Amino acid sequence: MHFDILTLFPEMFSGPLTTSILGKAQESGLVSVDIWNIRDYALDKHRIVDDTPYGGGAGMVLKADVLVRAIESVRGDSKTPVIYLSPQGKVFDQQMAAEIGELPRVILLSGHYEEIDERVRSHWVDLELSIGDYVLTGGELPAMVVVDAVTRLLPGVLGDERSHLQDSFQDGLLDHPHYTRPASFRGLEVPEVLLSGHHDHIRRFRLKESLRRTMLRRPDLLEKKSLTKEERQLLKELATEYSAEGRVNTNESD
Ligand code: 9WO
Repeated sequence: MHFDILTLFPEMFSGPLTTSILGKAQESGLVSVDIWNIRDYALDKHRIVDDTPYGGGAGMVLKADVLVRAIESVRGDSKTPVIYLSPQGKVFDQQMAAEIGELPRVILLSGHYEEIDERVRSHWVDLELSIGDYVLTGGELPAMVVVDAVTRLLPGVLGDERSHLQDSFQDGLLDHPHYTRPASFRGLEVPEVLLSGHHDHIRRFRLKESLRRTMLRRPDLLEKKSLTKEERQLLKELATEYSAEGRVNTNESD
């Protein structure tokens, strides 16, 4: 998989993409990233990339000719899709990460501070993505978020091939709680079942705790998910726990 990133601040990308899992994924050739400076596609002597908005108002607008020169030069004659990172985009989620991971190559366009000329958005951008409902100073951090979320799903990137299959969201549920030694810490005990070595009891406990967290914190995810018979049974048990007569022995506060 290859990412091309168009940005006015290439130096922002040096840390995250070369560290840890993403650095290793690049070293082993599972993913490659090229960073392109949008300013290199400004041809005037002051290398101007932006201008004031028609109609007036605050801020500046990235110029269409500079952006299109950058996009077309990087894309060549390939049909590589262009993804623009903006708060107006469709909200990025785990399923979109998996879908982008099926593509051989994408171009990520990051604006900084300024908006882009609308004609670039309508005629050269294939997909507009938001990583959440907040405004940042630019699309650079969101572009890195997309690269990270997509890359870790690529085969061979995570050491343990199974580990992303057990992620939060991979099966539409939040993750279960985790514990490590010691079994007793300041009087706080690790749940007995996790020490039992009984793999099916452990699996069922974790599934129930995933359902509990999802029910309490993200009921919207439960509504979207199709439930197995076992999941429906566990949710029934949880419903009893949280009903008036069962309101004892729960970890979660609400
Ligand atoms: C800048 C500005 C200046 C004066 C008046 C109004 C203004 N609005 C903006 C603005 O929203 N700038 C954005 C900065 C333009 C697109 C790139 N930027 C950006 C992307 N901020 N936050 C994101 C982003 C992208 C994906 N997911 C979440 C946030």
